[in-house]
Amino acid sequence: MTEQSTGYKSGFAAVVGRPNVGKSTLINALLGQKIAAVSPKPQTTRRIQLGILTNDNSQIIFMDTPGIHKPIHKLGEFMNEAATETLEDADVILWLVDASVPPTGEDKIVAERLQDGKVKAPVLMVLNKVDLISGVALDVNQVAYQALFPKGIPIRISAVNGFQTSILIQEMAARLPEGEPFYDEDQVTDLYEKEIAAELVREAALLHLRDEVPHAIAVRIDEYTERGDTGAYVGATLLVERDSQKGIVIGKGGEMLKAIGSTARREIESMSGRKVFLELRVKVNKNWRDDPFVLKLLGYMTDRKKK
Ligand SMILES: Nc1nc2c(ncn2[C@@H]2O[C@H](COP(=O)(O)OP(=O)(O)OP(=O)(O)O)[C@@H](O)[C@H]2O)c(=O)[nH]1
Ligand SMILES: [Mg+2]
Repeated sequence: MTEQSTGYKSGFAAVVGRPNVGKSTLINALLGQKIAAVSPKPQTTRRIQLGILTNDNSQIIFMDTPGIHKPIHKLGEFMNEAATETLEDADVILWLVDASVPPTGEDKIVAERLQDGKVKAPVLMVLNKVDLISGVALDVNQVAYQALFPKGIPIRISAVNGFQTSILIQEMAARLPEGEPFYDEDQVTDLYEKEIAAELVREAALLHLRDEVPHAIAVRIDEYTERGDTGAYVGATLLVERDSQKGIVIGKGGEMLKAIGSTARREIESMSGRKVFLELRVKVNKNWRDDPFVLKLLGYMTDRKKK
């Protein structure tokens, strides 16, 4: 052992929890920029995305994961598997819960996964959304969450107003191994701009559409071209599962697609820091959520071997 200890910490933090508890919101907030889609609807995140936070003493590589839920199609199964796999790869685990409400059946499923013998990393039980609750009600919910996984180290935060998030970073860094950074200090995620753009289009669809329709959507970027001073041209296709959904996504006189497009364009412009011309199309691809070929094509299903 010739290497000298620098005290620098670096490692992987799995961010897990049931859908909609604020995992992606927290990662965007800690990075100070939006890299991940966020929405008030559950099952927004569909695959693992890294968020890389580098500072003078540590590099924390967050693994944003899909919310663990009861799956009803292959896409859902892959989402759960991907989330569970990160638990084994992590140096520290953030189990996010929504402290403003009592635990649900899905929180119990997550707690069970954490108790799997293969999960070795320390678990911080992150009680998020404390801006929505306080006093005895919060204490009661915290006790209920802790009962699900007593080994979890509790910390109360709010991802939207930043309450205690710097303490959370310290708590994580303290639990990482010493080592060199894995990524360049200016890299914030492992996704390409084009892949983030696809997520932002899907996020806009989640915001504008109701019920199950947005969950039946996948976004494929067909073209992402620089156009010098005029910005970038982005052409994207929204895949839906049925003709009826196509009608809903397009809307009366194309109104809905226009609304999705203008929200997405604004988000892509602020993410990429330049003007964007966004063109959207809608295409039916029957039951793509159960089609392994399409899931692979969209990057939701990987070749990563399971033991
Ligand atoms: N009031 C409040 N709302 C929050 C907080 N954190 C997240 N939210 C909201 O919770 C909703 C879900 O946030 P997401 O970040 O998409 O949740 P997620 O856990 O990544 O969800 P999935 O990707 O579906 O698993 C959004 O409407 C957020 O604005 C918080 O600290 N306080
Ligand atoms: Mg998410």
